[in-house]
This record gives sequence, C-alpha cells and structure tokens, in this order.
Amino acid sequence: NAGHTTIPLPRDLFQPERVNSRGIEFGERAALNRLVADVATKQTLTLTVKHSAPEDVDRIVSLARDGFPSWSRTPAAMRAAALERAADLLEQRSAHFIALLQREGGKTLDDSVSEVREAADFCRYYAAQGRKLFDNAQPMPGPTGERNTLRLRGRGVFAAISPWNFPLAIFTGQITAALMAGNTVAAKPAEQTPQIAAEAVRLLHEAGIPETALHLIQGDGPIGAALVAHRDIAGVVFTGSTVVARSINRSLAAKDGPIVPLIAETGGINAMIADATALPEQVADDVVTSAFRSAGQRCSALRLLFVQDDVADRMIEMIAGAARELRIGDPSDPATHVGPVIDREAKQQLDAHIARMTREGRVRFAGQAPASGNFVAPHIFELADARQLSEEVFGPILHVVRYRASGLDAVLQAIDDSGYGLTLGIHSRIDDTIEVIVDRLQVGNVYVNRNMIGAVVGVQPFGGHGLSGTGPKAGGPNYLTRFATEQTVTVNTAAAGGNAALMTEE
Ligand code: UN1
Repeated sequence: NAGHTTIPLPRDLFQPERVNSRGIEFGERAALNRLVADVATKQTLTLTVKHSAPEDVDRIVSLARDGFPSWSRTPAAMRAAALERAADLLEQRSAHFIALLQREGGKTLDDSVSEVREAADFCRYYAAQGRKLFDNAQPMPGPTGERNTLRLRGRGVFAAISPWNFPLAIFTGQITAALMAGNTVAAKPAEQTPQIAAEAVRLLHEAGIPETALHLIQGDGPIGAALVAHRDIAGVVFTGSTVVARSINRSLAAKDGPIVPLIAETGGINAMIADATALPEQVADDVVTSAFRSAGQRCSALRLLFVQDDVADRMIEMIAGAARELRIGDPSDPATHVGPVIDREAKQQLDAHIARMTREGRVRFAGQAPASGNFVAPHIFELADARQLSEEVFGPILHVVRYRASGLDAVLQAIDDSGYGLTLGIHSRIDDTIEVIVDRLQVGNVYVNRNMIGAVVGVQPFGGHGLSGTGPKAGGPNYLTRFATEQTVTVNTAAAGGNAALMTEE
C-alpha cells in the first residue's frame, strides 16, 4: 500500500513590505503579492502527496528505459537548450519557489533566495559544460592510416536520490547533470519535500525535457531502495547520509547484471582551525555563519572548531556573543536568521544530543528558541578531545576543542582519523601554517579566512572524499563525465571501399 506525506501549510507566508526592504535580487514584486494572496486563502489546508508503490517503481523505470534511445540521441545542443530554458523559468518564477522553500523546507528567506539562484546556476553550468563535451567526438592521436575518436554517451536510466536540505538545488542539479549527459532519469526526492520536487519536475518538462526522459517517484527509504535495486538502473546519483550511501553500495554490489556506478555526496564532521594569529571578529562571524546558518542543516556546515588555547576563551566568548544576536523562528519572517529543523524526528535527535552534552557539563553557550515548533537553539559545547564527536550532528550545534601550538599535528591527525573529508576552514595569517594544513588533509573544499558554506556552482565545485563521498564535485568541470560512458571508434582509413564515407567526414 502506498503511504503518503502530509504537510501543514503555515500562516503568514510572506510579509511583502519587509521582503522588499531587504531587496530580493530577482523576482518581481507583483509575483510576490499574488503569492501572498494565494497562500492566504489556503491557510488551513494541508498538502497530501501520494507515495509510489513498489510496483510503480518497475513501471516508471521501464518508461524511463523506453525513453532512453530517443533522448540519448537528441543533440547535446538541444538538451542544453532545454536546461537553459529551465534556468530562465526558475528565475521568472523565483518568488513562487522561494515561498515553497520557506513553506515546505522551512528555509529562511536568504537561504531560499540563494537556493533558487543555485538551481538555475546548475542548469546553466551543466548546459555550458554539456555543449563542450557531448556533441563532438574528441580526436585522439594515432598512427597514419588510422583515425581515433573518443565520445561520451549516456549510460541509460539514472536513479537520482536527493535530500530535503536543498530540495530544489540538489534535486535539480542531479537531474540536469544526468539528463545533460544523455541519460533518462527516475528521480526520488526526499519524502519531506515532495511538492518542491513535483513543481521542479513540471518546470523541467515545460522547459522541453520530454516526459519520457524524466520521471518522478515519490516515497521514502524503501521506495528509494526499490529504485536502486531495479535491474534496469544504469547509474545512481545520491546526496544524503553516509549510512544510506553504504546501503546503496551494498545493493548495487548484490545485483546481477551490469556494474553500476554510484556518485555519492554525503556528510562530514567538518572542522575549522583557528590559530592565535586569526582575526577574532572575522572568526566569530565566519563560525556563526558556518555552524548556525541554515540551522546547521548543510553537509558543508562547521561541526568541530579547533582553537589555539592562548586565544580560546576570548574567541569562544566572541562567538557566543555573535550567536546570541541570531534570531531564531519563523522562516517566513525576513528578519529570521535560523529557521526550524526539518521535522520532529530531527528535533528529537538534536535535543537528545544537547541533553547528553549538557549532562556531561560541556555547555559554553545555549541559545533560546521558540518553545513550540521544530526549533533547535544554537549551542556551543566544549570537548576535551575531538574523538568525543564521532558522528555528524546535523543541526545548529558547534563543538569546540582547544589545542596548543605544538599540538597542531595531533589536530590534523584527529581530523584525518575521522575518515570524513568534506569541508575544512582555516583561520590564520601564517602562510606556512595554511599550506601545511591544506597539504596534509584530503578534504574536498577548503576555505581560508572566510566562512565554509555556500559553495558557488562553477566557482567552488562541491564534494568530498572518504566517508564524505565519491566525487566528482557537483558544479565542477569533471561532474558530467561521470554520468556518461565513453566510446572510442578506431577506423582504418587506409582500407578501401566501405570506409570511404567515414574518411571523407574528416
Ligand atoms: C549539502 O548540504 O547537502 O556549500 C550540500 C554548501 C552547499 C552544500 C550542499 N553547496 O554549503
């Protein structure tokens, strides 16, 4: 039997005059106002999304398989054009998607605005990369009398499994990369954010992606597992937890039939190192942004701050001071810095972590959150040893560890030993220190003397290593090729007869 997800729609979605005073960079005022009116009439409604049943998975994957020959032969320039139209549509309807991100994803205005921007950026970036990579076979060197070319082609049906924390950007990014590479797609969004996914798919179809090339499967973990296990899946792209990535790997390994690649982007116990030469105001600002913005619900977020002991007390005090200024509450209020966590289950897990740390006497700062709703206040805990944090805590919770200058090596060892390698922050004014740290740690995204979230498509391609994922980096120049398979063609140009046509193509 198919399950379902019910999402209550909150009151007061927008306060337009305040939105305007903050200056949204794109989207029109009229659209915002229409939206407010629209939502106001639906205050008490709930949204119910029907989940796919396991037998639907089979039907949908078959449809995607049938759609593959035609889509994979569609010229890359046409596939790219559809992605570019999707970017235009996302921008034209940004106000609508911003509202959805606030309503369904609980995201703040700033985060929602950036997310629509990022989704459009993914479309344009992959379109531009795809035009370069896919339409022309690349000539390869070879001896006289032989012509060698290498080309990329789609693999088949890609399963795209995406998280609730970037329900538009990551969802759209995975799908557009797979489509640009010539695959058809069965996309399974997080069960917490079904409406955003449904509207994004509708928009992509409207932009010119054929319905036979892109299919949506709504549901929770078991539906995702059925999709991954399906015999006709040619590739899987996944963003989410390390635990789920492992189970996908196991499922793929256990399948008969083709060997199926997994592109996984997972979590991290992301560290920042602030030494005694760092600028305290800058550190405080960047730590608060990295650890608490988006309610800490980014895989890039800072979890573990190492502070040199000479400056530790002052630094922690300044960070706590900056954290105290954060406004926690309704994400539809433009003044809010920290919105809710995604659901009750997430809140319960975070509350349990906070209770344990508090019992152990580690509290250095505890913020205030509204009592009702799924809010978790920012917290700072001090640990004696980094190894006391062995799992990713996905919320607005920062752990601090002091280190002595002579103990930097042990800090690097501890970061390395975690097995994760996603983001890393360094605050220091000593170039040698920065160089040593960057060189020593195999981490995907390193940020020096700035915050460590918000990787920009095409500027800081995003993704990690080890327990943090397989690479290649999303929004980077090597991403699309991993969705494709390669074919070389070697032609004996010296042969007579049948090869003449191929020869004259040159
Ligand atoms: C994620 O949180 O799942 O750099 C990944 C950033 C974002 C992270 C996205 N691009 O903060």
